[in-house]
Amino acid sequence: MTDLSHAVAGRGFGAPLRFEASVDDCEVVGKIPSELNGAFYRVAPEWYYPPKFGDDGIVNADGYVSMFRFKDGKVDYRGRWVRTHRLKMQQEARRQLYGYYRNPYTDDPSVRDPQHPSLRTVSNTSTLAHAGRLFTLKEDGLPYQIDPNTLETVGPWNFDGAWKSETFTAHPKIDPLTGEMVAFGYEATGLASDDLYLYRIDRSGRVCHEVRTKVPYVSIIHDMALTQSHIVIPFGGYVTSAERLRAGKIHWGWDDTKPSYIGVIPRDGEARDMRWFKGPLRCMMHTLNAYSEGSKIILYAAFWDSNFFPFFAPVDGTPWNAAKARALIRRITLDLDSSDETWSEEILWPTSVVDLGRVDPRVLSLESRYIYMPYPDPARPADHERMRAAAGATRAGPGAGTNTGASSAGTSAGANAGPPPRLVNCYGRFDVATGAVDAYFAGPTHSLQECTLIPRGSSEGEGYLIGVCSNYAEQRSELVIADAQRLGEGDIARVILPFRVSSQVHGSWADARELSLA
Ligand code: V55
Ligand code: FE
Repeated sequence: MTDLSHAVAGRGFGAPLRFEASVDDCEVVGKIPSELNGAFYRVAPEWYYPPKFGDDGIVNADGYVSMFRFKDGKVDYRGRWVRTHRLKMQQEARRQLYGYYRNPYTDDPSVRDPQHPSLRTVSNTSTLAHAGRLFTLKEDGLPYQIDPNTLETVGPWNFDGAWKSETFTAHPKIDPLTGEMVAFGYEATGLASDDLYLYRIDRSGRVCHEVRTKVPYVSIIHDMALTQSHIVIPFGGYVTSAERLRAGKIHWGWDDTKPSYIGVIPRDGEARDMRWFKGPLRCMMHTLNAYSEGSKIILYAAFWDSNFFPFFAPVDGTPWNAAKARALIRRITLDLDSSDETWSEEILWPTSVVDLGRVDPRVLSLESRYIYMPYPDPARPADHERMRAAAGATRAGPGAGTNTGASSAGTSAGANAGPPPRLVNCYGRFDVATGAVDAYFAGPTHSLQECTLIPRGSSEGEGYLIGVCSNYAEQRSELVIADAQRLGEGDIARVILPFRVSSQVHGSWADARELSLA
């Protein structure tokens, strides 16, 4: 039988990593700022057992949480599996039991349970610190609480029973002024359900407001945005149905004929206040920030022109179009006073970016100036020879070099193969006030994952920009730390891990006080 696992599990740099790890006092090049006392948490998909289906998506792999703990100028690394219900069932059976991404009908009969799809969550998408607790998140289930010191899994968390949706977004937003968290769950009452539940959770972690509403059609609602007065819910393009799932297909297909929607509701609103703006087809995955200005909402987001995920195939049978998997930083304006049902959109830079970016968390929901984004700059030097030599030494088989430009983003299938043809070699600070871009370059054999800003001082943009990169020549992973106001000067320190770590989806920084770190 043909081994198809490479198609999703990867070879070379993306080959599965079956171990947990603790490395104290990591090797460091440069100098770690001694003022940093806290932890950078990140989570990645990682197959504990190879996938059941070779054409499944990497987004269906088990959650693996890791941290870089900063203290007194030293860094300790730790990596652990998220011990979900699903991982425990597999470990007991000592084999893969679960089928396609978010399709329980494809599971082994011993665990098949379409009435309780949230039991299948792998919790592999993002990390969240709120009200003194740390969680890993995935949009198809509840948060899993994680011990912030040991990374041991505590278990699923439903906010003392007050969270009624079966699902919880991987991208809740925290108001920097009040500490309030706003979050939602879609497919809230079961597989392919059109229920959308929205919640406000106060700074102590208690649910204080609930709205139960419906979506125009059932689609991935991956992220949201928050202003001081409104909640913003963008989605579009992906489709599913009970029939599709019963037919044994992967949860999502892509439908070019569907419109995009951006839902807007006041933070203290009720279901009847939800207004859905309708616009041209986009693949609206991640937002950067939003704010209210009079009756207008300004939304910054690097949306994709079309379907980003190769494994969520078009429903019309056409092949996935790599050229359209292109993300550009956009400014979207929604006018609440107008009777218009659509929005206006402006592309701010022609630069093709990877949508795993950030703003300073202190300006979330407020007017903001700087956007931090990873992007590939083909004009920078790249040492293909050294990368090829290193890959050839470890690579076994057909996964090599078959990935596409978009795939280096870290969440797509190809991100798990050998060195990408186009390295995500830069972090940019994009200034929406002047248009200027200040760029950090990671090196000629390096590809960067998501960037995170560690705020310092008192003004927007003061602090450190950090992120993990893959060093394809040395076949290891490195954490880079740069002065966020001097990206062009390169990093001030690099943490060198003695092995590869899987490509993160999302991560976040927490100060030691926030999580009572030991
Ligand atoms: C995304 C990632 C997911 C997922 C759905 O980046 C959407 C988008 C890592 O898992 O399940
Ligand atoms: Fe995401």
